[in-house]
Amino acid sequence: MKLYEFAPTRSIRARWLLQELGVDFEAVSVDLRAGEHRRPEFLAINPAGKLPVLVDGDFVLTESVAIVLYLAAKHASKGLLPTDPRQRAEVDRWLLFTVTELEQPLWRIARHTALYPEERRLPAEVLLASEDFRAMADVLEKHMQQRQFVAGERVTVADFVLAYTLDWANEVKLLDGYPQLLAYMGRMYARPHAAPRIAAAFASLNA
Ligand SMILES: N[C@@H](CCC(=O)N[C@@H](CS)C(=O)NCC(=O)O)C(=O)O
Repeated sequence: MKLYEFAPTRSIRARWLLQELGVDFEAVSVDLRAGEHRRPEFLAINPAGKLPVLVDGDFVLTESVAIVLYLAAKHASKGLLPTDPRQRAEVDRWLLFTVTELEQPLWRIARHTALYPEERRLPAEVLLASEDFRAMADVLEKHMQQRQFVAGERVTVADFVLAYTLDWANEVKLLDGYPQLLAYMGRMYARPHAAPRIAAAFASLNA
């Protein structure tokens, strides 16, 4: 298996699953800073020019959540993806909550603080996105009271996606005032096969 990644990005989700499942894989770094994701060789693999991409034999898969779901389903005996319909629905619920309600405001903030050309960035959009994030983080903070994992009683694929996303929020100082979420993220990253935190991944680029 091959993982096209760039250290501090959503590719952490895919790497974390591969590590957690103990799958051997070849890591191929695609340097976003150098624009390697816009080169024809990479666009032939993912026409969207985005990371991560997983290649398993002749199967090419993009979208970090699709990748982690595929890996969890392929290694079903590890129990990261329940088969009971209601338990599975809970996992899907929190995966979707994570990428639509939490990640989207974080992405808007990233675009309007760093990714769009400076003259097109809208400070008001950063404020709105921060409010949107907090409103949904309030919901999650309550949900996590007395819970170890986001869905059900044991770790699932949803936890890895969520913990990475909370680390992202923490990087932009949006987790202050959420003790349950901070504690949960800390527990997840203390797992023996955890992926690097975003800050460590950024630091590794400059090492
Ligand atoms: N929904 C996609 C988003 C992928 C994505 O936007 N990846 C970023 C890095 S986190 C990227 O490759 N950006 C390069 C670009 O947009 O030009 C996923 O979850 O895989």
